[in-house]
Amino acid sequence: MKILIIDDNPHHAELAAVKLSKEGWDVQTLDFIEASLALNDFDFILLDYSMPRISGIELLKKIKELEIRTPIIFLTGQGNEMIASEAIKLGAFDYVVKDTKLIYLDRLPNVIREAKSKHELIETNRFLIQELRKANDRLQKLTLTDEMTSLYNYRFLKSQLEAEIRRAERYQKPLSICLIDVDFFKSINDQYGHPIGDEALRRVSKVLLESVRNVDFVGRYAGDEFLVIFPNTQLSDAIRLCERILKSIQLEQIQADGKCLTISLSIGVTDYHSARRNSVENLIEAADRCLYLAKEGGRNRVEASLRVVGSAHSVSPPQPTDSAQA
Ligand code: GH3
Ligand code: MG
Repeated sequence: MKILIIDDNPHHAELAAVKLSKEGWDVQTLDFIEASLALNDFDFILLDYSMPRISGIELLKKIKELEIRTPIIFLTGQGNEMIASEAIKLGAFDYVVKDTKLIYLDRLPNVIREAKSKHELIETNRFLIQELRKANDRLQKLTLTDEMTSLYNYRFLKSQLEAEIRRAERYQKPLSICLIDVDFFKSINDQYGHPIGDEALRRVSKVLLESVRNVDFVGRYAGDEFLVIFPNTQLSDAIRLCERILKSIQLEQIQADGKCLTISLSIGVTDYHSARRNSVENLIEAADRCLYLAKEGGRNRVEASLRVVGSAHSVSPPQPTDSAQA
């Protein structure tokens, strides 16, 4: 164990050093802190209160400002308990009252041993609390996100949408949402296998995240269905954004069996005012009706509440092209 004694009285410092060295500890004495001294390298610092150039309290403040983690045991004279309590408030780990007959020296090794066990316990607790926080964060992430795509999951989307509906209502702000479904996704799975299907879902997630603003919420609603919440967004703006998503997804090329596969999406968009009902279920139902129309209308298109938008070209199940031609 490495101990630093800071005491302007060389006699006292030396006596304490001799006492503690007998315990097999590595002890260094100083009458002032040298700026270059690596205080964190010590396991304990014994700091004397009464020093002529700077009081122990001032020195303690300076050490704490430097964010030194080494525990400090404050040495005060008899009758200076008020100062000792101030030192504890300022972050000293413990204090020892020096008596004129220097009997405290006999107690010092035990005081340090006890302080060491206490300090180790505190450090272990600190470490455990940090680990617990990290585990909680991971757990929270797991309960709010979809493992495969890392997007928000249904549970999060539902509670966020509830909150956004309340906000839209209260502040009279627009609110739009869209439901997105991959076209002929079953045949991607059937023809190329689930891993390629999974890759397709991750590509959709990537495109969605790249296309929306960071105030929007993108989540995996179910299987190959995604939900995006656009807070404070008019239906017309949400439609434009969805059309951009349709274009972007077509640029994604997925390698499968030496072929290059592209995918398309159908999107149903609605907004809080079109749904005219203030519930999550009604809003999602309205978006789902639009999504159904998009599928019925030939897929690869956007359909919105109250009007039909988007290019009206039909698509057939994904046809791969040779990678070489892509
Ligand atoms: P449509 O154009 O009408 O949407 O046809 P579709 O083939 O895409 O039909 P649907 O949307 O009903 O297909 C969903 C499929 O998604 C069914 C299910 O096997 C598959 N699926 C659901 N979750 C996953 C997943 O995590 N990974 C993979 N690879 N497939 C999934
Ligand atoms: Mg689908």
